[in-house]
Amino acid sequence: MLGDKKVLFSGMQATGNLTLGNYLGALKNWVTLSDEYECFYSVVDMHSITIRQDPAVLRKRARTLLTLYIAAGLDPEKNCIYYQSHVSGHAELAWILNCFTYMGELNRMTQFKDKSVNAGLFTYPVLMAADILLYQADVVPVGIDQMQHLELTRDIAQRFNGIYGDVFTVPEAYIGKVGAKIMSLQDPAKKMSKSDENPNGSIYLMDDPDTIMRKFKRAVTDSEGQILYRDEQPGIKNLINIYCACTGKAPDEVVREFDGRGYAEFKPAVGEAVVSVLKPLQDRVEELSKDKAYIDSVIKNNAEKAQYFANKTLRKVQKKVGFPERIR
Ligand code: ATP
Ligand code: LTN
Repeated sequence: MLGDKKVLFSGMQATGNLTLGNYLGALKNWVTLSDEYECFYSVVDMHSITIRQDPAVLRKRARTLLTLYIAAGLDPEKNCIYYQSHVSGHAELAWILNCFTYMGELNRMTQFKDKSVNAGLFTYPVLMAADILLYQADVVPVGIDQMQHLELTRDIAQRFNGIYGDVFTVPEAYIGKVGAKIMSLQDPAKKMSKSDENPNGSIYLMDDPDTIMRKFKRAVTDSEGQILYRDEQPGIKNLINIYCACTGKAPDEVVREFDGRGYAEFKPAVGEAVVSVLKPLQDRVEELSKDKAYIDSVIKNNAEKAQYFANKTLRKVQKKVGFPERIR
């Protein structure tokens, strides 16, 4: 708890171009939850370098992502929006937690996929645990793909508490009802991903309206011809999910709305719903990006705020594990 509010932590990597999946699965929920919780939203740039990055590109993307958090509706006066690399406690706590995590646990994680693995990528879930535990977060809104990392975070926290007493809050995942897993428009069996090599499978948050409409018109569906919300029609089910997440409607409402109408009508309707969500977001990013001094002040003030809370937990943990006290 911070004051009378529970604490929320979440983060996104500044790697690749953000997709509609990132927005509907994560960012949109962040905004909904931001009034109820004391929130920390990080641009997790330290996670990004587990895969080789061009320094100039990473710096630019990190700033765009931070701007996007604000553009999406997160007020930086009320929410702590900051770069992970500006708060040294993340790395310091990650080191300590590495010593409380088993190789076997990390071997079971899927973050490597088919990538050639450096030690940073291998211990990536421990850095994520450190992010969350550092702020004593009660809740962590993420897409379903991050569930196993959340489970590991809870295991590490419970293990540590079991040895040293109640040091960490054990966090809960928050998975949104709609948008938890947005699938590729070209292959509804795969999640929409910013690392997909086929750009037609993903809607990027910065895609212009024509591109968005074109991608939806080309979306892979089936030959059933009916708009029904069921697993046998994964392409249509995904489009219904996207439509619901963008309009606030429920799936059965959408099925009724499009009863007797074909895919040729439904696909552009989904495209339009997406454009009406993304266009204002894009305009706001552009507008905010022009105000360099404002964004700089957000970066500075929030890093200081995050550092303050991070240090409180870190000092407690350092003491528990037996590091010598600082002499003032
Ligand atoms: P990649 O697509 O390259 O695997 P990523 O988009 O999963 O990367 P992040 O940027 O760290 O990686 O993800 C940020 C958030 O977006 C996470 O909470 C994740 O669960 C969510 N997310 C990502 N893709 C989707 C998707 N297709 N549907 C719903 N949520 C998603
Ligand atoms: N691993 C996450 C990004 C991430 C995160 C976090 C999410 C890093 N640290 C802490 C929630 C809380 C991802 O790749 N989606």
